[in-house]
Amino acid sequence: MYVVATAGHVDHGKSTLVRALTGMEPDRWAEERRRGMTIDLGYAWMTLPGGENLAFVDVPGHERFVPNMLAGLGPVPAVMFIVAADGGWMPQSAEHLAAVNALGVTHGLLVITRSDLADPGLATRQALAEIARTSLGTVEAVPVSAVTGEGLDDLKDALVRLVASLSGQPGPARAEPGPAVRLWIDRSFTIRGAGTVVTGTLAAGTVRNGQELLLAPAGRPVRVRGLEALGKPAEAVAGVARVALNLRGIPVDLPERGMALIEPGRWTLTSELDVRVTPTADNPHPKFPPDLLLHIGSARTRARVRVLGADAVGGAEDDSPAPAPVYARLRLQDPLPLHAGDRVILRDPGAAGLAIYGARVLDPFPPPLARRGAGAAAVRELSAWPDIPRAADLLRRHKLLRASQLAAAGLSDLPAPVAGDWLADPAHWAWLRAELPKVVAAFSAKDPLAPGMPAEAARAALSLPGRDLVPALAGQDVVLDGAYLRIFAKSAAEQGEGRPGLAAGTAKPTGHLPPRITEGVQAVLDGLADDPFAAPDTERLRSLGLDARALAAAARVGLLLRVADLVVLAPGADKEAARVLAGLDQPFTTSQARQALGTSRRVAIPLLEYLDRARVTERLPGDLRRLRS
Ligand SMILES: Nc1nc2c(ncn2[C@@H]2O[C@H](COP(=O)(O)OP(=O)(O)OP(=O)(O)O)[C@@H](O)[C@H]2O)c(=O)[nH]1
Ligand SMILES: [Mg+2]
Repeated sequence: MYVVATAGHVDHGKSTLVRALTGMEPDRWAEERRRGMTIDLGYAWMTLPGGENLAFVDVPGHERFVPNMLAGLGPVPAVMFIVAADGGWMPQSAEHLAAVNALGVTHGLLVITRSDLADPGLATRQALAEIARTSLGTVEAVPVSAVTGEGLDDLKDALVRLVASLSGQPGPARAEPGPAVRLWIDRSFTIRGAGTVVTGTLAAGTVRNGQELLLAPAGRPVRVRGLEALGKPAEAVAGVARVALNLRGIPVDLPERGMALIEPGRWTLTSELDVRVTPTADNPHPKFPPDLLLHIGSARTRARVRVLGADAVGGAEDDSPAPAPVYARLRLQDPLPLHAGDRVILRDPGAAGLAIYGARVLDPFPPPLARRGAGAAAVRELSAWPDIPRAADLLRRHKLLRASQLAAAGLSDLPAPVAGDWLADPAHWAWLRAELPKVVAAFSAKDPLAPGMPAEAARAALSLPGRDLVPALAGQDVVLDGAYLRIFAKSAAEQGEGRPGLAAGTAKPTGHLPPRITEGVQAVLDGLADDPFAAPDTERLRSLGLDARALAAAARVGLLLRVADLVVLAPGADKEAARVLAGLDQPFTTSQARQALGTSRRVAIPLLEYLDRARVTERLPGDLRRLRS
């Protein structure tokens, strides 16, 4: 199926032509038929000579109904532009063409209607010249009369060529995992016995019977319990298509034009975004009022506009030959489901002349503009982005994002995660890796007896958005031990000073203990030199100025072996104990072990328990142990 929207000035014969082509009545309302004027969107379809189905969305031409026109044109990829031979180029011809251009529609054709009433030559030349300056470029022109039928066959042939050119169109470069469904609702009604039905132009993706979708912006889940395309039931319909969906789980008065049915997790529902506005040749230096209307698909909402870096742009700009893009932060009255790269229309209904601008959504979740000069910095950043931003662009700006956030912004070219589903800008990640050891070292210098820097403190110091990023950053220079980060020295030699208990070339945690601690520890070690299991008692430790915290710090850097809070031995005492215990008959009792080690129960019991934990000894029933082989 193909979908084409009409466009053109009021009374130029759009609906009459659609009626003549399809045999269907696009003006659905009695009021429309009474007044001979289209008010709301009309829908009709035909089968082309080649067998293809072509659906029309017929729009109103009257200037009062421009919002309806935009809702019809918004999601449609091609346009049948209509100008009456006896009317010529008119204000809404220009306004509709500006909308077509702002939407970036590239496929279309020109139909000169009412050709039985006037020579189509002049209107054709005028219209082709106007159209040539827009995204449509060069189009075919077909003169017709819906009254005499003259030219209708030529028009059908031209439509066949138009849809052929549409099918050759490369889709958006977002193959994986297939385009996401976003159906902009343009009608909602009830059918007796069926419940709520909504219709819309499906621009991309596939809607299936039974599929669960979310109604945006409410975020309410709904299930498709039946779908139709061109009046026929279908199991699945792929865009571009006109579809009608019967919905389960939703009151009839809830869906409205401008809401959308979206695939969960694949759209960013946002009310703040950064856009690039491309001025037109007619209006190269637009002055934006603080409030504009934003249109996308069938939706329309108020947008507060903050032109970014406005203060940085001088008046010299006015002489520049090519219209320069304008970057703006928009705050929407109602949130919309958006992707980076989406096209939107910005419109100033109060402007004296034509004020319709095409814009691209660059960042659907922009960072706050807190600092002075943040706007100018944002312009510098965004001006390097392509119209369809890549994951790398968003990452450069945001530094760290979850894969799910980027997927919801419509991006699929994601780099490998750095941790969990976190993705990082490579330069920022390298900076973090270099920064973490500095942060941890600074923390340890301030509090040498601390068991290390709490991971949460490091997360905060580096402004990391997730705690699970800390372990991913730790590595060669910094080790994460439980909830603490510690500097990990490469070797004692690289430390530049010899330390007891550190063998050169082996990696050991280290730190810089205050001299009073190292002195106390040295006294303990001196005492243990003659009698390796005669651990100093609490009294002695206190006199040396060593409390549990100091002993823990000394043990962490390998100066002591700590078998209980206040029971310390020299490093290597565990191996010496194992050697002594190996000389006993196996298994042995605690008392036998204590005697062999020549120490007290105060030391022997925690030492044996330490050896149990280290799996040097094995605990047996009845206060017995044996050495593990
Ligand atoms: N003679 C002649 N009259 C035509 C032709 N096409 C349309 N008309 C007449 O022009 C008038 C307007 O036609 P519509 O089809 O309602 O025009 P429209 O563009 O749909 O108007 P809006 O939807 O209100 O913008 C009607 O009276 C039609 O009968 C034509 O080819 N020849
Ligand atoms: Mg009409």
